[in-house]
Amino acid sequence: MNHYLNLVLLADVNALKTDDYVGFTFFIGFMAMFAASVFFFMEMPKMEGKWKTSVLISGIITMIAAAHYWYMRDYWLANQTSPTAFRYIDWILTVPLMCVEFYLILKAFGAKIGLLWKMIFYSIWMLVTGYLGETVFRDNSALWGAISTLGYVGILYEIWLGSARKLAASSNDPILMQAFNTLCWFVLVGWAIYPIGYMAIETDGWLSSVIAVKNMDLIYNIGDAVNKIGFGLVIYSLAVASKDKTYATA
Ligand SMILES: *C/C=C(C)/C=C/C=C(C)/C=C/C1=C(C)CCCC1(C)C
Repeated sequence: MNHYLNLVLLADVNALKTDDYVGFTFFIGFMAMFAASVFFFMEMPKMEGKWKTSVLISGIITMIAAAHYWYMRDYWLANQTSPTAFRYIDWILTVPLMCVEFYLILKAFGAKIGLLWKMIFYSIWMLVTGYLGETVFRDNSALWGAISTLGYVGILYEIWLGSARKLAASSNDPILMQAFNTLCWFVLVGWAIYPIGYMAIETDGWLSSVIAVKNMDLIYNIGDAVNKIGFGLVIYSLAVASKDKTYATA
């Protein structure tokens, strides 16, 4: 029994090589998502009114990611290849929830449910076509990447120029406007990390001389940590700032 346990433990320890930097980020990613979830869940009850829901969703986003990173870590150790299915299952749940966060903060200023559905449609379009480009139609990954980018552009349009932006501007609320702007920058700059990672899969693509294929996961892992935890912290700060101003229950 002891002997068996030793073998199991040794196998686990040996599986993460000292120079497996992509593997490191899967482990760090899991722990960071887990810790962030604990933080958001513990802080949630201290928030006021509608902000409880927003902070709760921040925690659910990082919790869903923590669960998938748990699996992706092991998958990477065992296979040293991309855990593409887990990755996209995670995204198809978490990205629409990030759209819900936008909707919730704009709801008090007249956001209609149609805006939420539109943004969810764009994100599902973006992720399903991206998945097809990484898997079934990998030979045509550039084309599928371009089709996917249309969904991304749709989201960018809504928040930077479209109705979401107009609602935020009409709020006349500097704290909300500032948080909304920060979230928009996350989507413009933070989310742009993903198409860059995607371009690493093309062996003779634009980035192949700069980024090796195996680094795609490194890039995705950094993107996830920045975007899921950072996004959640912006919502959290908005909730705290609004609580201090006591208009939160409006
Ligand atoms: C928490 C996970 C997030 C915020 C994931 C975001 C993912 C994207 C913005 C992915 C975008 C892609 C393109 C714009 C084109 C190439 C294919 C994708 C799916 C990587």
